[in-house]
Amino acid sequence: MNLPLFSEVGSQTVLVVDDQPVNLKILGQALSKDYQVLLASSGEQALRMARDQLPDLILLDIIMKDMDGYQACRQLKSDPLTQNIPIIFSTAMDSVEDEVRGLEEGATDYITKPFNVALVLARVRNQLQLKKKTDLLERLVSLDGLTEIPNRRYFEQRLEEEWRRAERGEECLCLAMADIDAFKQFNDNYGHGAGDLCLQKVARCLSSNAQRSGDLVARYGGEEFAVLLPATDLDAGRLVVERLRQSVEDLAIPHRFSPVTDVVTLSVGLACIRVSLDMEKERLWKEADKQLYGAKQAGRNRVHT
Ligand code: GH3
Ligand code: MG
Ligand code: MG
Ligand code: MG
Repeated sequence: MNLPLFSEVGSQTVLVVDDQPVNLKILGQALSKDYQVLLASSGEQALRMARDQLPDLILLDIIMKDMDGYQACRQLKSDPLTQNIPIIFSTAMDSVEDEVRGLEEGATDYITKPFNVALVLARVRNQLQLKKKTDLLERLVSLDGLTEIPNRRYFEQRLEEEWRRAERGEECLCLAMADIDAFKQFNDNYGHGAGDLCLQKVARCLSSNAQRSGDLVARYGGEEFAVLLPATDLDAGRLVVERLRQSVEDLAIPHRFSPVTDVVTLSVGLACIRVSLDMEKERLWKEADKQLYGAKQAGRNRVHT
């Protein structure tokens, strides 16, 4: 999954949108000293670039042919992928009413043309500093502190979104619960520190093996991981989840005290539902839990569906 909030912290990116080439040139040159700059000459192009590149800030012209800045702003704000990107309107519409409207449309700031480059740079810098802080907070509330993969809070938020999407398209959704086998014995015999390390390794292994964009692995609690596979049917889901289980076994983390085998293993319960209107999300959780219980009962280190 494309996780904007978990992307590497690097230099920030500003998307400049203006239908006048001369404005793009001036702003592009001024901003490129400190930031990565993307240029778009229409509202449509801006929307495409914003979705593909997820810039940290958008400088948006208002008066443009076809799609004006207000329309572009509204679309950006209604798309979960782009709604948190701050927007600064940069426009020749300089009345107080215009400015009020711009801010009401959801822009965080408003710059009037002809612009003063130093002032533009100062406002951009302020917004980007704020964006950095917001991103950091977003990371902190969404990632698990020990394993640095998404936490339960983030998982449930994403499941909610994917559930609604699946509802609209009557699509299949897979949810798997994976639980480390005999982890109490692991802790009791190797120590809690080794247990923590083991959780980190398993988490890294699971996330790097759920490769399709849209797939999500989270630490759901203790030694339990949740896996979400959007637009995936049961057969495909089984393949993915079996690969995850095998990849953890292949890590070959020694566990001499496991009743299953001599390495750390996972039991996995997989549920798959074709989502339709009025269906309860709880059904998916219940089924995954039930299957996990079945996998444990049947001897562990296996996937049950
Ligand atoms: P089963 O095969 O039935 O799943 O048995 P189990 O021992 O894995 O399950 P149980 O629920 O009895 O024990 C889970 C253990 O996971 C107990 C708890 O101390 C440990 N645990 C939970 N969170 C953490 C953590 O953050 N770090 C460490 N080191 N251990 C943890
Ligand atoms: Mg214009
Ligand atoms: Mg457990
Ligand atoms: Mg367990």
